[in-house]
Amino acid sequence: MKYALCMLVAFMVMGTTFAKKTKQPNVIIIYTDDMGYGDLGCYGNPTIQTPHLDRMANEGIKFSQFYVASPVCTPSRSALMTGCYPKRIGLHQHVLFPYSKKGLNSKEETIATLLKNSGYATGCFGKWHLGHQPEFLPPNHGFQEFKGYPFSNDMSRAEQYKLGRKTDYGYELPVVHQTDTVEMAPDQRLSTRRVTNNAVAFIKKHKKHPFFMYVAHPMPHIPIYSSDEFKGRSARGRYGDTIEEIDWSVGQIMETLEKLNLEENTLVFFASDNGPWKVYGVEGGSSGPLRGAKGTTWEGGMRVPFIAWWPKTLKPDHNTSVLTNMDILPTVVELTGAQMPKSTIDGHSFKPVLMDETASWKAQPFLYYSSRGTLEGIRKGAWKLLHQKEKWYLFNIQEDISEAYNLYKKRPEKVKELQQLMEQMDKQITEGAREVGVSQFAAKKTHYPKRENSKTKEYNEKH
Ligand SMILES: [Ca+2]
Repeated sequence: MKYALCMLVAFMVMGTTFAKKTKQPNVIIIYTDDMGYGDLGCYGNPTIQTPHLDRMANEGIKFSQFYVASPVCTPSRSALMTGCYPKRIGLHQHVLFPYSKKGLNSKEETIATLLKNSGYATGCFGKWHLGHQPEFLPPNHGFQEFKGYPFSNDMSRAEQYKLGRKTDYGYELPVVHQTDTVEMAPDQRLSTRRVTNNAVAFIKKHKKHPFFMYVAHPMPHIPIYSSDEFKGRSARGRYGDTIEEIDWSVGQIMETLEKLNLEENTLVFFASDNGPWKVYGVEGGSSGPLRGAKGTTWEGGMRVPFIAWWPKTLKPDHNTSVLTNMDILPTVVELTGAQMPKSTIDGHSFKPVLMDETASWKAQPFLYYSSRGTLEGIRKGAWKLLHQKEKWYLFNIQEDISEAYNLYKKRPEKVKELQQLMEQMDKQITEGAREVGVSQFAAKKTHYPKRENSKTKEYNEKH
């Protein structure tokens, strides 16, 4: 009996080691830009058709209470990549611009750094926006392969002009391969297609090896574009066409995984970096039943679609757990057997939620920081306390998804409890904050010329 038990234990230990060695799952994160909670068929959109994402949601887990750590691009992306509140890593004060000297500190460990150290092939395709100076670009943050835009697709002279804005960055949008600018003013109608082609090629190239891929679509950030094939296809106008092309792209990735028999060993996450840019009217997306939009700490700015797909491992579910994009890093680390970052992070692994073992999982309180990094609220359990424009709000967000009924005056004890907790959590983050990266190159010259000169003009004309 004793012998049998020993053998069983030995077998189990061997089994675990074996599983670790042979079953490092591939991980793909598909991240869209400014897509709203109400923009997908599976999240209730009545006119945009998203069959591939709907399939992903039906076969996988569709989450209804997933938050991003900021309602704008740079801070949200910094939280995804590091598992930290943007304030902890100094990237909380709005987005980076082409003249910015700052970026994600080289000392920070991203998901890509951790997985690369664990033997993964790593690739990033699409929009980065965590610093365009050379030391901040993806190849210096753990990604072995990168091709895409260093910042948002509206940060170009021509696009600013077309949008009727007064900002003149003095040059066009660059396309960067690794850390080199290889093209200026790309045809943005091809943005989604090019990201997709690079993503599919990366999967094929690394089919025999564990890989981590971050597919960061520059769309549907203003100015929105879709290829000619998708033009006029949607009943929701140009914005709908753009989303339907992203859905096609997701389908291409799923099909590639299935053709190569990789789908059962690949975890795919799909999310948006923040809510829709509603100030652009029908050119922007929809928050569905949520109040507010991009740039605000109303639910519409912070709560986004989130789908997890991993055939035969994840049990299909519509899940209401409160999760954040900071939780992705520790979850991926746990699932892949990689090492956690050496510095403090804020996210918590939601592996128990994915694996249907919720008994061992506890929802964490979540802080709402404005697009400029100011503390504005907290979510704890069913409750949300919010302070905006000198006014306090308390919502039972579980029951009142649209933030329509302010219970601030009715529940003073709940208000007090949440005020204390949010201040205490913010204090801890502020005191433990690390330094933002400041480029050593920027001190000498800007990586991209601020004003067009004869050299850049010639470059632009040539490309
Ligand atoms: Ca965004």
